[in-house]
Amino acid sequence: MKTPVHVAVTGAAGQIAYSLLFRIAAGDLFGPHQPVVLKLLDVPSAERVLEGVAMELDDCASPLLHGIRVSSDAGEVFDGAEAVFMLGATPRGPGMERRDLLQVNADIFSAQGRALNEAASRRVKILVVGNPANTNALIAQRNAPDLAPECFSAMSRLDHNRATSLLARHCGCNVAEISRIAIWGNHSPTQYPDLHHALVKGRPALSLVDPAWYVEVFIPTVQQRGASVIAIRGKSSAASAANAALDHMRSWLVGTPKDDWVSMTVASDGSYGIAEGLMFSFPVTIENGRFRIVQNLPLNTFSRERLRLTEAELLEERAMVSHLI
Ligand code: NAX
Repeated sequence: MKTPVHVAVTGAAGQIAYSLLFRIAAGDLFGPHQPVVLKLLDVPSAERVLEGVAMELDDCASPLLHGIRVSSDAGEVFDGAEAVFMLGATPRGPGMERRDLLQVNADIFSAQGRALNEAASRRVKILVVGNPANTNALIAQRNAPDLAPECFSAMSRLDHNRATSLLARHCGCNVAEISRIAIWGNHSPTQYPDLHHALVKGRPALSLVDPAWYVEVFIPTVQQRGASVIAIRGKSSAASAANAALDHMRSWLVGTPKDDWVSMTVASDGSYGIAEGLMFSFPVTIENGRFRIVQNLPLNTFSRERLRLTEAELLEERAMVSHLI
């Protein structure tokens, strides 16, 4: 029997976690032969809910689930963790400004970054989902100086999946026939869903769709998809977010297919002129557990302007939390 992988999940009493944990326990992340230990973190007031989630995980009788720990102590939960899903964040409350939201989450992610620095495995893979995800990931990373910066990432895979699905529906094909979609920038309405390199059945996507549809429908639909789900479902995306989190981690573990890439928020190395260190969504290829930002994609004026816009927003967010990084 293989040694279990320790997976830590923060915000484990929340709705994304409720769609994520059972799939990890069922083998959807590491496959049907790899046991896991699930370590669940939430705030002390959510302790009873966490206990209930643990009871339900027990009741699945999954042969892959070799242990469950629940705690409100980050150090305990991150101890030896090899994969970490950071879902826990404070939502925007009534009357809360964006600056206040950034601040309150900055405090959470700096403390949890320090706890990861102390306790996590040195080869840990960390995915930040809790919003504002890019800047939260930056703060956690900067507070974990003993971990390689490449241990940290944030999620733009849901945006990538939304874009893929929308293009496939529009072109009347299967999502498996779409490749090279790119999401650039922030996980916010300034993100840039880019079809200039995308292929549909091997043909350039932009030769198959009306340019007006691309600019006036496709881009805003992807940018606003989260808000549309809230407006219609009454709650933010949860199952699709959990699914994207699994897709993100699985790609990181097993790699990307030849001739394709995925969108992933990682520290900028200056590629495409994006400020170094900023956590920015790029198209990346992955091999042997290491991601590389796809290089030398031609960007026209339209694309360059979109990249600047979303970079400016991230620079502004970074400036608001500069005392913590
Ligand atoms: P919920 O409000 O259902 O759950 C969040 C959980 O985090 C709660 O149980 C809360 O008690 C816990 N929490 C708060 N502070 C914590 C702390 N300091 N330590 C540990 N746990 C803490 O939200 P849910 O719908 O599960 O969404 C989680 C986060 O994902 C939110 O920030 C949300 O905005 C974000 N999203 C990010 C997406 C992305 O693509 N990056 C898409 C989906 C989602 O909107």
